[in-house]
Amino acid sequence: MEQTFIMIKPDGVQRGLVGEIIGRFEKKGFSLKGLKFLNVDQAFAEKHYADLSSKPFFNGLVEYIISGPVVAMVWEGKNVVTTGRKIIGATNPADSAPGTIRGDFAIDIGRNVIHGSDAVESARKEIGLWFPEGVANWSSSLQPWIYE
Ligand code: RTP
Repeated sequence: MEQTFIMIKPDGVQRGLVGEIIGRFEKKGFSLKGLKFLNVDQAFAEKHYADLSSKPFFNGLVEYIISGPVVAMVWEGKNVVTTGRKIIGATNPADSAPGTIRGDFAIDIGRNVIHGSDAVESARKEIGLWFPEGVANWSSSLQPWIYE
């Protein structure tokens, strides 16, 4: 089954959105496989966002991610990478549809509350970076009520 990496960024934590965000993924029917609450340092944040290192906003992005604790998660389910991005909404909250997390809870692109992997391959890399010890091994007994 497909997995994705989801991170509630420091602004999402500070604003008390952790329960709301986890609830949206749970209620959709996805399964939580990994969860940790932690601060990351500059080297780790730079590794996570290595693909963006040439962007003008890179330093500000790294400062933002290390400014407070984040919630790192692995969610599993059919098409969870693409559907997870739809639940999150467009990168710039000005373009995120109401009903998405960013559409409902964010205004500025540099304070957009949450990260989600953009492809199956980047999810695999990000899960390896954030959860080198692996994730929980379980499957929900509700699966027959979620999948045909
Ligand atoms: P994320 O990785 O956080 O899920 O975001 P994304 O794929 O939707 O967007 P990406 O282009 O990978 O950018 C990563 C994060 O960088 C910040 N950003 N700031 N100031 C700017 O123009 C700008 N552009 C991007 C956002 O926090 C974005 O989520």
